[in-house]
Amino acid sequence: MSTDADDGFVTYEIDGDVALIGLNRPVKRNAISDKFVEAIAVAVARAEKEAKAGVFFGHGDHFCAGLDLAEHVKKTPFEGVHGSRRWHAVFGMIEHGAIPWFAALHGAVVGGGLELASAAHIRVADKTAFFALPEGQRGIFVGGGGSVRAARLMGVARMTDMMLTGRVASAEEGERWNLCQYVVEPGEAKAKALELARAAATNAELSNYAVIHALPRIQDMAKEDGLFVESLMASFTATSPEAEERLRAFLEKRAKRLNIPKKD
Ligand code: 1HE
Repeated sequence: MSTDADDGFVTYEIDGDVALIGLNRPVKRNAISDKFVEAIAVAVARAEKEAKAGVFFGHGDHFCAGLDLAEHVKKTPFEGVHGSRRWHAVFGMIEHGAIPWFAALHGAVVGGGLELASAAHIRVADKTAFFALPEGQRGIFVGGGGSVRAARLMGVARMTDMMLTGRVASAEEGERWNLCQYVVEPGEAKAKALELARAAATNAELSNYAVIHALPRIQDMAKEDGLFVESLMASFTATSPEAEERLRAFLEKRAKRLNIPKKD
């Protein structure tokens, strides 16, 4: 595993085919400032060149306490809207980029931290993780894509509850609400996310690309349009040389079999 310090806001490591990006401002609970979000953009762009999957995790006791409120309090309305649009652009690189992303969550997954986690494709929470959207209490609104991504994950009713009442969800509630797909023991989220990312990195690149680009878009389409786009993607992926080799490997019994769940 090679380690490279970035400009300090993030750490960047390559582990085989997986890039690990660590949010690295633990004294401020990984609160994201303007420079921090740009450091994420640089690291994500690098990962797309060097890895087949990526993992986000937080250094210290928390994943991320969201927007840097100390910086935000000084902003003009123009700086505020421009800042929000930068978050959208950078988190859009994660959601609709070249590789799948896995978020390893622990401690606070709050405000913009939940928005960042929502831009990843898979979220693994350890049992210390908690989810909150305290924007209402701070007199602001979500600005990092939460009204689109987090609302699609948990549903508008739950998000409204979190934002109006300050409700904080545990890791287990988060799993029931679709905010995370896995819950693991304290301290194990990063290892689990890495294991899952390694598995995804062995898939055909084109299939992964179809999953992260086509699935969320199809969800927003009318049913018939979605079915049509699905057929295009199915044909496009299946006719690639890599798909042919993978299909032959299965037929010639060279491919690994599925792990069939054992019955009691
Ligand atoms: C911060 C931030 C921050 C901590 N911006 N400085 N997010 C929030 O409203 C969450 C605010 N944070 C908290 O509620 C708590 O810090 C935690 C529950 C996450 C962690 O508590 P704890 O006891 O471990 O830490 P702490 O003592 O509260 O904070 C340690 C330091 O981090 C302290 O600074 P210090 O100089 O006094 O040591 C805090 O001020 C600082 N800190 N969180 C700036 N967020 C794109 S729009 C997204 C909109 C949002 O994200 S709104 C939600 C913002």
